[in-house]
Amino acid sequence: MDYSNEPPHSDQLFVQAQQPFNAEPSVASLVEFAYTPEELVYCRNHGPIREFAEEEYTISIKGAVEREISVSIPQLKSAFPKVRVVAALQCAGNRRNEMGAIKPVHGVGWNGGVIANCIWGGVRLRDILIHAGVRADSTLHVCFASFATLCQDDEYYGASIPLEKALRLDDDVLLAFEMNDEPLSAEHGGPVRVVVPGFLGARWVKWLDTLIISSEESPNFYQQRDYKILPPEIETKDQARSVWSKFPSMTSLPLNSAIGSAFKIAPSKLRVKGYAISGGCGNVVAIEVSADNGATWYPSRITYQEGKWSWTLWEAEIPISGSSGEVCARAKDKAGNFQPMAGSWNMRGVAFDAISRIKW
Ligand SMILES: Nc1nc2c(c(=O)[nH]1)N[C@H]1C(S)=C(S)[C@@H](COP(=O)(O)O)O[C@H]1N2
Ligand SMILES: [Mo]
Repeated sequence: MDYSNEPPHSDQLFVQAQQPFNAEPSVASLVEFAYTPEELVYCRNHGPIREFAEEEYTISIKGAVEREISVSIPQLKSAFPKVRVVAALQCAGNRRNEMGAIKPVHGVGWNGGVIANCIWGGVRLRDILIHAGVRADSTLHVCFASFATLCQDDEYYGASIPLEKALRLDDDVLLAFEMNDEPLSAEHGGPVRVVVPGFLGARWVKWLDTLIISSEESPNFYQQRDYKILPPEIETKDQARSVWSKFPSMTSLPLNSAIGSAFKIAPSKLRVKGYAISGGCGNVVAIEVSADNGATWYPSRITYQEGKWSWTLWEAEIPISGSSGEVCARAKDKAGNFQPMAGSWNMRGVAFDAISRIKW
């Protein structure tokens, strides 16, 4: 693989690996901002980061469309209305280290920092697909590909989503060229990346160059093999190989939360801050905090929430006794579900959703 580009340097991210560049901020720093500033947006790569000049970049649309077309970035910007959507990007491996404490897992040792709540600016994928003459057929998929670089497990990076989701106006699927009202940087997939609100980050293909409308999901490794929740009895990569095809590709992530900080503001009072996120669409309705391992739960204040796809920031002040201890938090969704007390284990360490805990 060609890693000739210098990996990005960061003071604010903990670098898990330089090549490919994988880095995350602390949860404590994340929860200080409603919109995650670029310096705190995690980087997750399965191959090298490439830089492209916008003028030389095109996206081709192929497969089950009336017209196979190729669109340049200036055309994309001038031909379709621009929209802004606030949405949380989250890696399926968020909180993997906590699952790894149950039993070792395969994957980058992420803490709770592989999440970012950003304003994404771009055009609606549906507008481009309609322009290319796609037919609204619920059996089809939109396959995204980036041939920008080789990846660790495949010749290119690919993912797909159901065409229905791409066409639904309310689902806000974008081809984004801005993040937080700035041009999208190379690290985060510039000139253009996919934004799939409510779906795991693995489907938000960076350096997007090809869209294929197909009767099959993307054949890419990262759609077909990786990013699947395998049953707990599958413990090794060899065992995984024989069952991959039997399990569905992940789409949305579970209801979740993480505590960023917990500190004493009075001898018997603790202030706790964190984020929460709902699985798929819709906001978290409440976050409860406990200092006695779930025997007593206290409500928290929601300090930020926006639209359908943002994360939720929250704060609580709760009574405590003694000089040290542990607090835990659980999010509740609009259907009344809470996060489970314990999370279940899977080989790749994805979708860990147990109540979050922190020592004080
Ligand atoms: N081309 C390409 N797109 C990609 C990836 C990648 O390795 N290559 N990683 C995916 C994964 S697993 C995640 S979680 C997000 C991370 O986006 P970020 O680096 O901007 O945070 O991008 C996704 N898109
Ligand atoms: Mo990811």
